[in-house]
Amino acid sequence: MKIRRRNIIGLLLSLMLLLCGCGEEQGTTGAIDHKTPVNDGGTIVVGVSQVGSESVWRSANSKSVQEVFTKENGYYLIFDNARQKQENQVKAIRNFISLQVDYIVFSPITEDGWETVLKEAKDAGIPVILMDRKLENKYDGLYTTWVGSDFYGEGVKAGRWLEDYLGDKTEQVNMVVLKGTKGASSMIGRTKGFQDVAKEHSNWKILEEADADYTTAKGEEEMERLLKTYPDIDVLVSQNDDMTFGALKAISAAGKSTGVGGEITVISFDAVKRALELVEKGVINLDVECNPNQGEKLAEVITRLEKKQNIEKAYYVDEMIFTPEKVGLYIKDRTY
Ligand code: GZL
Repeated sequence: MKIRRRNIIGLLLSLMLLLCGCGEEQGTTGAIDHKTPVNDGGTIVVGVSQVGSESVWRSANSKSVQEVFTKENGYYLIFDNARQKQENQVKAIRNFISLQVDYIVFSPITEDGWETVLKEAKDAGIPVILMDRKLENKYDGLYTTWVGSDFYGEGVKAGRWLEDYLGDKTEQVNMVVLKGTKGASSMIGRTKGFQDVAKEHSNWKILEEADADYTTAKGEEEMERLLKTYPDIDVLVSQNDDMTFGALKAISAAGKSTGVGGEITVISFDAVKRALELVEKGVINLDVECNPNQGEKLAEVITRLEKKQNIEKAYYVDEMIFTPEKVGLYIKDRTY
């Protein structure tokens, strides 16, 4: 009788756990976080390499994956948090290959620098599924499918809302942009989408696009610098809520107001609960949703692959925009 790869892995994993005494402990940088150490064979072994835990959004994304790839649902999950370092993701993917997992799921921190390790996964015959962030087109033959958001569309949504908000204003509108992690597809898409709308308006002036790595600390630091450099900022476009939280702190410290009736119009992305509460208060003018709940869709894709059914090269999650007028309906149900 052919021993399914998964049964071998179960033995390997148990042996690994015994040898390294990992047991139930939470992994550290580059280590593999093990979930239930018992693999009764016949389950689907999924290795997940997550970018890190840099934002509220990221934690919600991780939770949606961990809630679906459970033993009860027929999975053995090996979850690794790369602490926002590409080399940790490469290390984790190599671990998954050596364990001969059934599927590798990963959110690539940046769009490039994956040739070698993805070729190794392909040579090992392990399907790679991208979640959240994307890769450059040259990698198309090295992954099976992608589940995530339309980042370019999110940037366009922000621009089109601002168009509507500014109406037929003809005076110059001075804007600054806080950008997410360098090389991240979400940053690239949001930046380009908003720029393409801005190009249509000769009175829109993007004073500076500053790198703030999707974190609150960098958001505050960069906004402090921008406020000192540009005394007349009219609009802040901040590419995730965590950076927005930091920026709002800097703006308040500079004695300026934001939001509805404020000096600085604030556009944010992600739409986590804490930010939606600020939208409801009129402190943030617009929040463009980026849906982190991708676990269900990922499991759906794996089920289709298990049944040898056709799958698309990309699956987009649903998302919307939130303004003070209509956010109230959604806040109470927000789980993150
Ligand atoms: C978007 C995701 C981004 C979020 C940030 O899909 O890649 O990374 O917008 C997170 O909060 O850090």
